[in-house]
Amino acid sequence: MTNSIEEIGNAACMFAIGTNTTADHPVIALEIKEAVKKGGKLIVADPRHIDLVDIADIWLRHQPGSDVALMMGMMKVIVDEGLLDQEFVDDRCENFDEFKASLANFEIDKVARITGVPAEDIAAAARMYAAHSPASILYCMGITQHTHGTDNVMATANLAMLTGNIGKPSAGVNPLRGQNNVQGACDLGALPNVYTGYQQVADDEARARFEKAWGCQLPEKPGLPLTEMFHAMEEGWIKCVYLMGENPVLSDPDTSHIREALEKAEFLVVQDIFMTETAEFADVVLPAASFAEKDGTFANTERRVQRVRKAFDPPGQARADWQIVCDIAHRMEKKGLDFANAEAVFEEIRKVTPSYKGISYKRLDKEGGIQWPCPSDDHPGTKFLHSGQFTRGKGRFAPLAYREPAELPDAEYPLVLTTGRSPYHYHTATMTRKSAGLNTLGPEELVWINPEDAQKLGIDNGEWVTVTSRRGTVPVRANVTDKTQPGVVFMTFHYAEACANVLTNPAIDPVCKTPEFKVCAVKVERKTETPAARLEATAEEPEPAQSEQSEEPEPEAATAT
Ligand SMILES: Nc1nc2c(c(=O)[nH]1)N[C@H]1C(S)=C(S)[C@@H](COP(=O)(O)OP(=O)(O)OC[C@H]3O[C@@H](n4cnc5c(=O)[nH]c(N)nc54)[C@H](O)[C@@H]3O)O[C@H]1N2
Ligand SMILES: Nc1nc2c(c(=O)[nH]1)N[C@H]1C(S)=C(S)[C@@H](COP(=O)(O)OP(=O)(O)OC[C@H]3O[C@@H](n4cnc5c(=O)[nH]c(N)nc54)[C@H](O)[C@@H]3O)O[C@H]1N2
Ligand SMILES: [Mo]
Repeated sequence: MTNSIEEIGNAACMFAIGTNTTADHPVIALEIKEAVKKGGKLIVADPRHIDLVDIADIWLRHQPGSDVALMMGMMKVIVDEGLLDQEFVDDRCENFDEFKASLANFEIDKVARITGVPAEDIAAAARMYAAHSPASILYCMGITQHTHGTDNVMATANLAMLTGNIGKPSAGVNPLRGQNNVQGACDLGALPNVYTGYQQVADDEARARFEKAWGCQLPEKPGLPLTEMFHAMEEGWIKCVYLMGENPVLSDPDTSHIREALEKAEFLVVQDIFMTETAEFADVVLPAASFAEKDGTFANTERRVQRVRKAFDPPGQARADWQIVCDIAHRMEKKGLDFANAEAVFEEIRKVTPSYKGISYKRLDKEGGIQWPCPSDDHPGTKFLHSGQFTRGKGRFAPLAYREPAELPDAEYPLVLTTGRSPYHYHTATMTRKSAGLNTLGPEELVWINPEDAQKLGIDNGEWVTVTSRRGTVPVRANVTDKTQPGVVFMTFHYAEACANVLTNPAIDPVCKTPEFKVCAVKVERKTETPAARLEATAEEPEPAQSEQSEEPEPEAATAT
């Protein structure tokens, strides 16, 4: 996030695009509600009727995958009607003319056709966002998990710069980070192209600094991103895989290929806190301690580094991830990984990471949490970024073009499947499906389908159906609801026995290599016999007192496995 969580509560306008905030970031959703209570405006752009829609001033219910057109359409209205912040654009930005020229392709009627949103709603959203200051953009996976996810993110930056909504409190471009410590993992270089603090692998000076600090030679080229590693395994040139804290057999797109890739790997180590679907493929499983069983730091979505303290001893042979990694390094006779404790690891982080330099366990104990950049011991940390100047100097406008998703509906696969989360489970549910309460709230996968589509297909609410894409078939019950629009169905990816990723398209964004989890083409078919045949069957049933659920066939394992 460019800005801080507590600043959202004072925003005069919020544009929430592709974030189901109440379900997936409930604490941040409280700030949104706070801002609305104080009179702040809320614009929601989401193909589904999510809970935020109920408190929104404007809901843009667009077609999945049409976000570039939607945002460029809004920006064309802002420019055409002179609602931009000309001073901010002139003083702080560059490349505006090229960007403005690219807006010519986004006439509002054309945008209305692409997005399915009435032109007057798009114009109203543009005027509302431009007229209220400070205005804050909040986004999440709804706009990033596309083959044009990078363009979507550029569009949010364009929109914020165009209206001068960056570099000040309660404004900004705010991606809501997903996992608990995904911000911290990225900060510390758990990415293929950077060392800690986003220092580039390909930058000779940065690499030389790390070679000196670690007393070794480092590769000149960035590594492979996750999505490409699986191809490399399939092709046989990645032979050994060490996989920590991830369950790709359920969480990556087109899972039958993921299984093939893992099978092909000659040696697979999985380090997890539970035995997972992925660990079943492993040659060696290393038991790790959970967050509550170890010391360390997490960095949250507002760049705040916070201490995590051990509350319990880990069970059995489980140990902290860092200890396991260091031990393996020792067995390989690598020097320099002999840390006494988590604090010693952090001391090295500070030494090699300018943005973390002023953060220490001592200060964290006293101050609670510190937001990077924090370059020195007396620096208070940074609440919002890009004040006065952007990191790169001038903010660069990005000219954009609309590109369709990689797979569109056709006669054979007439529906768009979009995927996401339920409030009750966490990803592949290795943790949440061990909780009886959460299993009561979210007992099984459901495919959301609009009543119009359900009627055409003869599908009743609660009935078993199959969802099929070019990559596989999944059995699941139908949730017939007008919360999803006609032509669009929705599933989560929480349930191993009905995993949406059997269906999803592995096409990736060419820049950031994120898969298109949010759009693929599917068909939905009734799985059960006709209602008349079912009535007959029940009449012959000797025990009439059976519950509806037990009459239904057991879901088969996904056919693509
Ligand atoms: N309960 C719960 N909370 C979680 C998680 C969890 O698994 N469970 N996971 C965490 C993680 S790692 C992450 S990354 C976040 C994700 O948090 P979110 O991004 O909020 O979650 P999603 O449900 O994937 O997608 C958000 C919304 O995008 C919409 N959407 C689908 N297609 C499109 C589109 O083309 N355009 C737009 N604008 N919107 C679209 C969906 O309808 C959905 O409402 O949640 C975090 N919080
Ligand atoms: N269709 C579809 N697929 C998606 C998405 C989507 O929206 N739609 N979203 C994508 C996103 S944003 C994300 S983040 C991914 C998530 O994908 P994954 O990260 O693969 O999913 P998780 O279920 O969170 O798996 C995390 C694993 O870490 C283990 N674990 C927990 N704590 C620890 C620990 O301290 N140490 C170790 N070693 N292990 C631990 C858990 O038991 C679990 O097995 O899914 C992606 N896949
Ligand atoms: Mo995520």
